[in-house]
Order: sequence, then C-alpha cells, then structure tokens
Amino acid sequence: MFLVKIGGSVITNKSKYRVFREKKTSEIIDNLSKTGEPFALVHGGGSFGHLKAKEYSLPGPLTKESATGFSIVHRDMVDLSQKVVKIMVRTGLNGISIPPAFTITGDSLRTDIFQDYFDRGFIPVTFGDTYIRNNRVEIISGDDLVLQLAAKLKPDHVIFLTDVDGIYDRNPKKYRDAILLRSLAVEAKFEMHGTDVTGGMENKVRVMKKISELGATVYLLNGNISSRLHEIGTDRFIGTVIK
Ligand code: ATP
Ligand code: IP8
Repeated sequence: MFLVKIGGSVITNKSKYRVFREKKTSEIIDNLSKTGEPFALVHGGGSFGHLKAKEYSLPGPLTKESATGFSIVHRDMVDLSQKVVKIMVRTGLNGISIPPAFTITGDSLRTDIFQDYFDRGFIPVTFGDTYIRNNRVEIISGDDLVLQLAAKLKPDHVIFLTDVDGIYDRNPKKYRDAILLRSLAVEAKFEMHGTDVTGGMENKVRVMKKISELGATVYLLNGNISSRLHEIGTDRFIGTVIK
C-alpha cells in the first residue's frame, strides 16, 4: 500500500489565506487512483493552517485568544479536508476524513480507527490539526501524523508531495544552483516558509528518515507534476528516495 502526504504547498497557495488549488488536487487524486494501489492520505495545512496559527501564536498556552485561534484553524482544516474528500468521492474513491483533534490522546493518534476503515475498503484521510493537551493549544503537523500512521499501517511506500522536485542540498526556491539529491547521502540545508509553524522541510526530512527505519521506502516528489507518481520504482523517477 501507499501512504501519501499531500503538502499544503501543493493543494493551497501558501501565501494567500484559504486559497485552495482544486485542479492540482484533482490531478493528484486522479493519478493516485490510476496507480491501482490501495492508499491512505494525509494532507498539510498550507494557507488553511499556518497563517492563522501564526496570527494566534499557536502552539501556545490555552487563553481566550488562543482558544479563538484553535477554533478558526480547526474549522479551516476540516473545511480543506472536506474539499479533498469531495474530489475523492467525485473520482469514485470512498474517502473519509478523520480529524486528529477528535482522536489524539496525549500526542498520539488513535491509529486503530484508520486501520479499521482501511480494512473495510475506505480511504482514510487526515491532516495537520490543532488539539488541546493539558492547558495548551498544540499543533500536530501532517508529517508527524504520517510517521504515526506508517508505524500502524505498515505501507510499502510512503510518498511526500510538495511544490519542489525533491530534497536539494539547499532551498531551491532561493538558490538557483541548488542540487537535487536523488538519495540522502550528503548533508542538506533547510529553510522554512516564513509563515510555517511546524518545522518545514527540516522536520519533514527528520520524519522521512524515521519512516525508512520502519522498513518503508520513502519518496519526496513534485505534486505539481503528479504524473511522476507512475514512475516510482523506475529509472525515470524524478525525486528523492530514502531506503
Ligand atoms: P505544509 O506544511 O503546508 O503541508 P509542505 O509539506 O507542502 O507544506 P513545506 O513545508 O512548505 O511543504 O516544504 C516545501 C518547501 O521547502 C519548498 O517550497 C522549498 O522552498 C522548501 N525548502 C527549504 N529547504 C529545502 C531543501 N533543502 N530542499 C527542498 N526544499 C526545501
Ligand atoms: O502543514 C500543520 O500541518 P502541516 C497544519 O503538515 C496546521 O505541517 C494546522 C498548521
């Protein structure tokens, strides 16, 4: 099976509040469906998550102000997730969105719910979200959820889709001579989008390495060119692979 994280950098315009990229998202869902592989889906927040989280200083202590931020970010993320599920259903895929805020105990997702739906032929969908822990409003990134789900669902392939061709030796958006790393043999430098609250590419690479230690092959490729999903495992594949 595939476990796929669709980055917020692909399904939203990260700089403009709540701008959804419906066409790009449809192409991804369509290409995933055409691989014929069963899959589970996680998506990121992009401009539905990070902008308001930053505005309300989340994560942080639970206050009147941060509680408002909690409700806004959670509402926007549920909304984004339903937009994704709507496309899935239109494509003939039985998606079900499972919000982490309902299913997190401590910092751990109730992954058995995902397994149950998957075993019955549904496609579980989850997303980076806000949740309450002790007296704090926390944020869990989609990347960290992929790690928790990978431990439970034991996918053969874990796929991260972002708006760049793979992991580079430094930020390709800033350095035009950045080199695409086909594997992770050399050290790379990472920078975050200014509005990110969950650690950007650096946290993603940390998570990818941990997932590969679980035994899955992990890929990072460009979700804006999602036809590349069909080239996974072939010589034509463009992206980064961690085994
Ligand atoms: P979200 O958290 O909203 O789901 P995402 O998962 O799509 O987002 P980002 O966290 O935005 O992905 O990471 C992708 C960005 O990482 C790219 O747009 C790129 O500019 C940036 N980046 C920084 N350093 C690197 C690097 N060394 N290699 C590749 N990308 C990098
Ligand atoms: O975009 C964080 O998830 P990510 C989502 O996968 C929020 O890092 C709510 C900011």
